[in-house]
Amino acid sequence: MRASQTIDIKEIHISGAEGIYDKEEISKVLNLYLNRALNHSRGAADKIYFSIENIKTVPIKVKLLPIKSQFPNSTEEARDFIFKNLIKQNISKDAIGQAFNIIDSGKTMRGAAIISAKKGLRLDPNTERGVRVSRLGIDKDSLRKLNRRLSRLKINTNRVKEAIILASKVANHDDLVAELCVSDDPDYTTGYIASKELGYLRISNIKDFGDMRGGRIFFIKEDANISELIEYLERTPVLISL
Ligand code: WAQ
Ligand code: MG
Repeated sequence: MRASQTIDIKEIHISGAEGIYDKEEISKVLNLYLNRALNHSRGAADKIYFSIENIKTVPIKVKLLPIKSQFPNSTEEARDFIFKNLIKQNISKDAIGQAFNIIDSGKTMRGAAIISAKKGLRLDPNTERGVRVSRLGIDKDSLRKLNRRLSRLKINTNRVKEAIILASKVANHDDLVAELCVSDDPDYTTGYIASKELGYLRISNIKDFGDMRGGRIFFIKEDANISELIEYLERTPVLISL
């Protein structure tokens, strides 16, 4: 699903969602996504697209990242923490600076920006759209376990589940160094950094309440094959398991 609002002639991204489900679940999920699009803190959608496709290949199985949390008290502290931890993952200061420039620009995309981890070069082909990770889900048994795990942490929401599933698919690719995510919803101020080494590391106060800016950045190896990577992110079916 993707929902947008048109102001003058510019289409502004409101909300998006995707998943892998059994045929029997389609109408339930459509309803869920429709309600999300119609009642969104980013504003009223005036265009909503749905697309449904039968997945014919067997999804790859990928392990869920371990969940961790950090609670900085201010956005400055949060950014400090992010810089320190991403530098430890061999991402350059320039590349991290570039990532925050994209997020701070306020040009909200519906997908993620791809940046080379050393030189900080923007590598995704359509910089207005970014790369949208799709064809991802979780098997039923793992979902039950994840629900229990998140309930114990008092964070069992669709938003958290979808973010952990996405981060786990993304981190699984060998060309991915790390991900940085800041929600573009003005009422959600927890974000995360993620990688195989960092796990899914949630960070509070990643932005100020009321701020409409946000985005996702994928830091990748300099020698990555971009089209192969985008094919994996956008098209390869992945089911997460615990
Ligand atoms: N593929 C690539 N980029 C995406 C996707 C996707 N499927 N979905 C969203 N994005 C990008 C897009 O640029 C959005 O503007 C941005 O990410 C933020 O999306 O407490 O709510 O759905 O553990 O607003 C993370 C923390 C919340 C959850 C993330 O992101 C927690 C969130 P949002
Ligand atoms: Mg959003």
